Amino acid sequence: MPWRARRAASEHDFEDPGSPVTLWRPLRSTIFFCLGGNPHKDKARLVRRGIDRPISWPLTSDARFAKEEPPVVDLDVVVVGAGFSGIYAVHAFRSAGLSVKAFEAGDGIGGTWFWNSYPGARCDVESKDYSYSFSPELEQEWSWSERYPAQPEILRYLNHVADRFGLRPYIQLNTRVTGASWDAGSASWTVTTSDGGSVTARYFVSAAGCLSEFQVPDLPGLAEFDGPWYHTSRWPKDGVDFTGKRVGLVGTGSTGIQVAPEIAAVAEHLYVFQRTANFAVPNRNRPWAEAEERAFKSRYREYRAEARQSFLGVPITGTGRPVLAEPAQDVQRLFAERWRAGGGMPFLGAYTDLLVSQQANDVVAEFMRDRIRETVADPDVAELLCPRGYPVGAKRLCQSDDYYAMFNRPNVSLVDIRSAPIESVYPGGVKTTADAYDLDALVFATGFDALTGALFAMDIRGAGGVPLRSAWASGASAYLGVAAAGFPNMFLITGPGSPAVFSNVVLSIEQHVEWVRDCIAWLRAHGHTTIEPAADAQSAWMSHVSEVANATLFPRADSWYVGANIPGKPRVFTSYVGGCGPYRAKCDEVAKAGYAGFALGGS
Ligand code: N01
Repeated sequence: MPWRARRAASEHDFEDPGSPVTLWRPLRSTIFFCLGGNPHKDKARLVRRGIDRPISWPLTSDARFAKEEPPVVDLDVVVVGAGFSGIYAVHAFRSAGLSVKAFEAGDGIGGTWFWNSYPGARCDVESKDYSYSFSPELEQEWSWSERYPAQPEILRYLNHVADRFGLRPYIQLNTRVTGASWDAGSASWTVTTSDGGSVTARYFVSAAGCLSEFQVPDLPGLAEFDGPWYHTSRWPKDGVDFTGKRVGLVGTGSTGIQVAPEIAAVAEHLYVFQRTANFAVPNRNRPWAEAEERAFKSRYREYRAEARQSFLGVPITGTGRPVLAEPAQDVQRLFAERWRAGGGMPFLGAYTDLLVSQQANDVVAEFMRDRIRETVADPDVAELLCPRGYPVGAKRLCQSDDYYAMFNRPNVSLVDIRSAPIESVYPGGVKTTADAYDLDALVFATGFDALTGALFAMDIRGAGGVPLRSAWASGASAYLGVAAAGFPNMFLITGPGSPAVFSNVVLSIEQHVEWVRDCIAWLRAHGHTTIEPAADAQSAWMSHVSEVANATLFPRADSWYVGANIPGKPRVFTSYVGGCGPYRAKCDEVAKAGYAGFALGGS
């Protein structure tokens, strides 16, 4: 096995009148970017488990429990993870009067932004967008220092949010959720944790993240390497000093492209081992001026309202026209303008057809390759850095102000491991089929077992003890990306089948958490104790997800979007690329119809 896990639309209508869900028409033209008692009796047990308030769930409303003493559940909700999703889930559920506890594996909150502390880590969504919108006060009082926020600032922000809303008592750090199993008798989940504990809850909510299970290639000899090696997603908190060192970097995705210039600035020599060249647009990062911030904040509410209805969770303005119908000089002028302004979303959102037509995509790809050629001095290196063989945007579009120019430094070498793959690691370096490179340290920016990795890392067992891993053996499947058939009372924040990874994920997280919170409140108000997607509703949704995706170029690259980076993983594109606004409308419609497509129990 070449890998090991460390730690571990078509243009046609999609309408199925026989289905409990009626989905709407995903037109190619609309894809402009495609982008739980008895609290007194069990008080001692609750206190022992650190849960300080009795649960309030009206279990007695369930006829199955009417004859006997009602079963006790410790909590209303267990949340897995304390990143952007988990932090907001704790706040939202608590504010709705639910008892909640989150377990977080790290020794700090922040999720992705706790773990990925490698030098150069920065968000590629602007700070004004990549922040919570639920609190106008928070929005006004927090000041971002830069257009694109760096990892330390995002982590400070998340810690501020946890303190401001008093969330820390409800988050247990240093505790990994190891398993969760559904018990139909008590209509509850038993959740086990790495500290040997267990807790029961009416609802199990995974906020474990889409990109948390990191992957290191299983290179022969790596264990015998004399120097240190690192994965960018588990960067030492005290930092790493590469001064005067010969460093090898494997991986040239969003992460590799960010970390490389930082290492090159101090290392004696940096060898970038590139298997696939990637497209990167400039950030044009800059400080956020006070006057600009003040002006923007005066219309923050209107801006957020627009963002929620937008395709990507970020309002962007395109021409509304296909590139192929435009005069070539106008196209070059607009691309040049957007290249100068920086940012990936406005760039690929410039025309309606860039992500649905290969011919149109070729236009933008060639524009980008020309920018590489004019930046990189050595034409051979420039050609090697020019991505080919997949559409721009089908792998996550990277952003960097200095990656390509870095290759003009005398202490940086690009090593093509597509034509001459890495064969092995020896104590003093890395050997490819063509050459050997003596190294003092190795850095892996080799990505994640995305979307399902963090879920499969827990032993989740639903109705009848069926493992999630088995239920999803041929690919992840979730109704609206938020719940899975066979797994009652389990909710996924930014799960497969949702737009999460194709959106400003913070707004997607808020939408999911609020939908789940409102669903639980509705279930309580209507005396239901269980909810689970109907299998046909789920499969109709996932067919819709595929149909929309297949009308775009997104599935056409070997990327983590389709699971191609994990050997043996079913190749399925499970993200919803029909847009955040339409997705939100669909979720609201399902809720308004009394949770159409879900089977409800306990009334
Ligand atoms: O991971 P990736 P990432 N031998 O999977 C290479 C988000 N993010 O951590 O393309 C040699 O994209 C692999 O090569 P190939 C963002 O959503 C956001 O960079 O498979 N090479 C590729 O070059 C992003 O998409 C931000 O041929 C191997 C690289 O490793 C997601 O996280 C910043 C290899 C992996 O690229 C993941 O990005 C960072 C092997 N055996 C991340 N195995 C921002 O907000 C893999 N590779 C800016």
